Amino acid sequence: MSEARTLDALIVGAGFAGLYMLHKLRQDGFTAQVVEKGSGVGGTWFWNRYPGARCDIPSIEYSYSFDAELEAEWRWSERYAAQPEILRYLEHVAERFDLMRDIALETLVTSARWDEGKGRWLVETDGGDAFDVQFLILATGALSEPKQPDIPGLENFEGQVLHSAMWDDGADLAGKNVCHFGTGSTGIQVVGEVAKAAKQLTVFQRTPNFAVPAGNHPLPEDYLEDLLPRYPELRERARTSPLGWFHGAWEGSAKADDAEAREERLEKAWKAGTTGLLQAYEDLLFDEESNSYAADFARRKIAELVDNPEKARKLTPHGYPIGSRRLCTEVNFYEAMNRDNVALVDVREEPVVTVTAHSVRTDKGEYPADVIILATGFDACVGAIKAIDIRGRDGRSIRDEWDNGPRAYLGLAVEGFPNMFTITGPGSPSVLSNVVVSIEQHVEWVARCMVDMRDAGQPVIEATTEAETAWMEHAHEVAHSTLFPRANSWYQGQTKDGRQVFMPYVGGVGAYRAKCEEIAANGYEGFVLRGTDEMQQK
Ligand code: NA7
Repeated sequence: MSEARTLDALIVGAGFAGLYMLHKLRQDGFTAQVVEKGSGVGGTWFWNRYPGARCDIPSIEYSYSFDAELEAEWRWSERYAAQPEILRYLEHVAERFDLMRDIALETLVTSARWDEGKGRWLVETDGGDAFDVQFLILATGALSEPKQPDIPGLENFEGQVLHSAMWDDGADLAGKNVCHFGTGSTGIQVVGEVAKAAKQLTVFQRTPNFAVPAGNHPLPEDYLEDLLPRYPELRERARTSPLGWFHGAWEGSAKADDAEAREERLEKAWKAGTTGLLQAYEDLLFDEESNSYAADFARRKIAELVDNPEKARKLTPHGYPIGSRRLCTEVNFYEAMNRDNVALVDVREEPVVTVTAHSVRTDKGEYPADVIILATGFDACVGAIKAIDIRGRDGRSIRDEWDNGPRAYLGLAVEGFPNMFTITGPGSPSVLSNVVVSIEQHVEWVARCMVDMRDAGQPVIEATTEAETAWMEHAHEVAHSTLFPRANSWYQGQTKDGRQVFMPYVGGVGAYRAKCEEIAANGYEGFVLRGTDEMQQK
């Protein structure tokens, strides 16, 4: 292990969060280093390079707002940018703000240990580097640690296995028999593209999801001329809105309209893409009856879009409110389902018995496979942080602590882990919002906190148990005033004893921001600010 480099902060991850965090800390006069596992910057947009990978929030909204010149100069080519374009944008940001000189690529943070006497973290990497830092900032992403799926016999397979988040750029699926698992936001994008290349594609679905058409289209050359004067106001609207979008829900309840008016409004919302359907009425995510109108509408759409009635039946979600699982966006998923070379297996009706060397065998048949694709999701919100051996005060391990239930104060700080910030941690609204809007807020709040600590001469901050517990209870209460917890989804974290913890904060980006501001203005209510032991001994 080399001698530890002394810095103010170590930032883990070079995605949207890590890049802006580095830039902001430099602006505020801190020394910082980013450590990134990938061979390039981009985070989610570096790793998720599967065919069809595309953002499902319009790019003019899913982009940084912190720099007016960047905003004025960057041109998006489509309403929903595809992965290569978003990656180019993030690479451009890294270059534009001269970030690369403080980013170590292909380096994995393996451990971090809090030294209570010094009030500092000792962070180590797989390359033998060590960092002695006052702050540890985990910008590791909420959906970045792939989950190993439970598919019997997968280890027998002799063909290529591709995970959506670890795609092999050289993979050639033309003329191949492909078996695909997973029909979440990712799987729905993959299937739409792979269906065109594969000889035969068999999709193994466990839970059908609702999907709305993206309504993607090229942006006209001069779109920015019209947008720029309104950008500041729209960005501000996003910051104070429930979901971090330019537009909030349309007023009124679905129950108040008659069937004809409701159909008309839902149809209009359906055509607006991802940011549409769930915004058609303001009570869709709160009221079961209202929700059922939108869900029935979406079910009728599936019946219209999918020609084969048996496939349509399997693809139709039941048993949970629409929107309580992430609403997916589709470009050509239902179209793919109409192709003769695409088969759909519902693994609840037809369980997988085993994967063999060259096939997937169910209790009803055998499906040939040259390639298996896994779009089977992530260990959401906590996985990437638990992957690091983090020891806080008194040697407490984050893995053990979160095995008893993911918890964090404001989603930003964890009791027992002083001077550690979790960008987009559990209890933050990030994954239920336009995540870039949440990230900017988190980054700015953390930087302001560090500046205030420096000004106050108090180098250590830690959330109190009471504040953290109260926040998680509040988050739980707010979640349970909505329909979100009615579904089994990756929003729910699991404790060792099987208890479910709803992880994202559902109270809205705007309300959350106001709360964070209030806490900072009140001298970081719910945190203890203090000197180090060494300072006290002097
Ligand atoms: P998701 O949304 O967690 O989807 C994973 C999918 O994989 C989901 O349909 C799972 O079914 C399915 N899955 C997992 N294991 C299996 C097995 N063994 N057999 C069949 N199907 C399986 O992850 P995504 O990557 O699609 O999206 C994550 C987020 O990234 C997304 O919401 C956006 O915010 C961006 P299940 O539903 O668990 O029954």
